[in-house]
Amino acid sequence: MALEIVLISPKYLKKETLFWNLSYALEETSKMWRQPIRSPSYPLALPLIASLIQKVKKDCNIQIIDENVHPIDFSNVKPDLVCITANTLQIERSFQIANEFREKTPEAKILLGGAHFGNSKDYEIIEIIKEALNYVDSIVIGESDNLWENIINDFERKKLEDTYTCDNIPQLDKLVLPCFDLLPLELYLFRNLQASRGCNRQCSFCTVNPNLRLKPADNVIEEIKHLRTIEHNKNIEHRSIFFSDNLLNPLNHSELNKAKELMEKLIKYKEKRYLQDKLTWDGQVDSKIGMKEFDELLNLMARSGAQRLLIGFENFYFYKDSEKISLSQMKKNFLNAVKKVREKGIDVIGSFMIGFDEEADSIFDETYDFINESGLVLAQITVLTPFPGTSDFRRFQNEKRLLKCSWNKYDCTNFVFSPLESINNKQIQYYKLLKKIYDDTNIEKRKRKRQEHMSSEAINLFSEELIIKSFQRVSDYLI
Ligand code: B12
Repeated sequence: MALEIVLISPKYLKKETLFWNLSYALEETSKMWRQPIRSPSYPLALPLIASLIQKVKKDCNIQIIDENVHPIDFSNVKPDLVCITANTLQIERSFQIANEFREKTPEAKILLGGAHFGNSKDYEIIEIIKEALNYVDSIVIGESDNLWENIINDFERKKLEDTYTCDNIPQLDKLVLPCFDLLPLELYLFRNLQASRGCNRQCSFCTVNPNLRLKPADNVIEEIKHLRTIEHNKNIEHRSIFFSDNLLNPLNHSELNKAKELMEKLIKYKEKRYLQDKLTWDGQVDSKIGMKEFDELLNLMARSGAQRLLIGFENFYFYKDSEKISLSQMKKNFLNAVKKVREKGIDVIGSFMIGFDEEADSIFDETYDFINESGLVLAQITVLTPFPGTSDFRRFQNEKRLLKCSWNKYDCTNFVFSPLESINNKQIQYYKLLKKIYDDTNIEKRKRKRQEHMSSEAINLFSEELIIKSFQRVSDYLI
């Protein structure tokens, strides 16, 4: 009998506080496209894992259920193996799902992995693993690409380990095409693709693997073609791509060349109009993108269909010491990065974080002023959140500053740790900042300011409006 495997992404129990849930955008595009659009993007881990499992186990039936677009029908799903992916906001729901499977199909084995467990089995996540092992049979820590042969073997021998850890970082040089055909692609707003994995900046708040690896450019093109072919076969129009991770954050010469090579191949792909694909994409970069050595890369990005780049400015005080430059010089550099990107016809989303120990009281005003001065129409402002597996989590745990609260509070709008100042004061100042930033009059002012660098013709104003209104909805809900 073929092995029945179900891969699950749990629903977010509380979506109202998530900036990137894009609730307004989902509603409006559903109306416009006359079909339901239920989630920003699919959980990429699941089609990838499906493909990795198929490589080591031919005789299996794999089903993907993303609970954010489709409920789980527990009475009809009879799996031998359940694999759940979870970030921290999905972890409580993943425990509920595991309980339900244990009740309805007690013979099924349950595996759990994803961002909640960080990248390595460090001592500070032991409690997190223990908590999860109350509900599931095995936890997978970090990237699973090289682990599936072991996992499936152990499963078949009925000898699953409590934990599996990625000791041998996957190099991503082999082509692995995610099983996009197992996803209801029509229900998602945009397409999440990885052209790289990891990030070598190693910020204290980030869970991303510290080893930056870029996929060979040809493989990225193959993945895009694979996705476009499936969209085409299912009669779904091509949707814009979001490149996850920091491929566009090259720190050395060889990485820069690889990023350029990818852009050149994307340009060729775009010119050939594969299945009429007009290719547009968004991605993430860091503020160094304004440096002269990245000029050519930016040109290539623009030509290859880049619409928007999210720049992680985070917090002026976070960089202050490591960059060893004055605050005013840093702000100048940041402004220069925004200007440079826009001058190539690519818009910028600014991402900011407040709540650092190092920050001065003036951080709220400084962030506000910077966003206005640079005319950042789209700005995401969150509260520092020490996710498990990050060095902030470790530090706050050691300093006994982590608050005892539900994992659902880790939505990046709450203080889940004690700041050095009064928590109430910080939280109120954060809300006040959101209110000012998402105020309509202020947004209009920033749009005018942006025109100093970029004409509005270059901007996809429709999708921008959808994002603005989605962010405003979160801010209204919070305040
Ligand atoms: C793309 C992305 C998004 C997209 C799409 C999200 C989606 N539906 O997947 C958007 C922009 C919508 C988004 C939103 C948010 N995101 Co996001 N996002 C990412 C990003 C950049 C890439 C995720 C991805 O596709 N990875 C590719 C897959 C292949 O990697 P993977 O999931 O890690 O899977 C591998 C392993 O973990 C393992 N694995 C995973 N699951 C399982 C399960 C089993 C059983 C096994 C065995 C193995 C396994 O195997 C896989 C292959 O090796 C990550 C950063 C990152 N690099 O991971 C942040 C990240 C996941 N996001 C994060 C956050 C906080 C959010 C938001 C809450 C932000 C906000 N305040 O709004 C929202 C959530 C709302 C929502 N609706 O999703 C955090 C989560 C941290 C945490 N511990 O919870 C991350 C890790 C970034 C960070 N700051 O550290 N996000």
